[in-house]
Amino acid sequence: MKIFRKTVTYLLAFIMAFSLTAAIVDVSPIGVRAAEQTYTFTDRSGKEVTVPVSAFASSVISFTHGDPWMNDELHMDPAIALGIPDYVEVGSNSTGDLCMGAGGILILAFDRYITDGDGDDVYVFEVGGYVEETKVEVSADLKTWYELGYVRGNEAGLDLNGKVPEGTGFNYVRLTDTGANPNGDWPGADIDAVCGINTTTKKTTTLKAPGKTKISTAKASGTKLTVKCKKVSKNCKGYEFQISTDKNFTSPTTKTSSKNKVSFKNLKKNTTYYVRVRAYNKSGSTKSYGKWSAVKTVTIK
Ligand SMILES: [Ca+2]
Ligand SMILES: [Ca+2]
Repeated sequence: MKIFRKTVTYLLAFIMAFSLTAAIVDVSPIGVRAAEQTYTFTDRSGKEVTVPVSAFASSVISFTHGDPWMNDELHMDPAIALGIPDYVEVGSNSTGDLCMGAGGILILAFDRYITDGDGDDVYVFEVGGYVEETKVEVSADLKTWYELGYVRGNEAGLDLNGKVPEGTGFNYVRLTDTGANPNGDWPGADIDAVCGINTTTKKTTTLKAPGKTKISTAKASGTKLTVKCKKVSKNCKGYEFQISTDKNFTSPTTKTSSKNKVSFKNLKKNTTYYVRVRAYNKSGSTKSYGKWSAVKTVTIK
């Protein structure tokens, strides 16, 4: 349903202003590598956003139109929702927007991975002065879906923060019309385009590193050395402890533990050991380390 088709002048003015500001395509200056084309738009809260053109949906995984739908062939092909926004008003109709139908479901694939960056991370270009309620979810495998929330009213951007596992990138977006607006000539949401605002070309994104820890105790008992460090509460999956007879830790003995305490056994007598520890974060096989603690020395007698 496109509200603007009713002859409400102020809504029309708003839509025209929106579609004008949303149509600036420019080419970034040529750098050492081939420059990537970017697309700049003003979001519905008035903020200017620039994304790579490749941050827009690149292919359709599936589309199930809602019921009721319509039979206007200008709005039936789900590929209409791919690429940069291209919505154009044509008389009392338009081109460039897909009609979802009440309860329609659209799954789109992206060449880039959508990640949690500053502010909103996904943006849905729905046409019309009133954004109809559409549920937005992301997935990395088309099996597990994470709900980001709903686009409605002036809220067309959605934030991954707190809704997905940290450090994960997503290359699929699923839009589901809630069926809240089943009436009119074009029932349900009208989707022009979808893009990631914060994206990366790599599947594994940067894991947040934990903070610096410090050695709370480093005690020798015979030839055994027990080291305990201060716990790090955020972004921490474990600790890496190192001891070395060389202050530069050139060939250290390393122990890793999910706990903040380890023991090194059978150490050399009459020797001074340097001790340090750092916290780490982990996702899959990727690790991200915090800074090394200050070094302590312990002499085995
Ligand atoms: Ca975010
Ligand atoms: Ca379009």
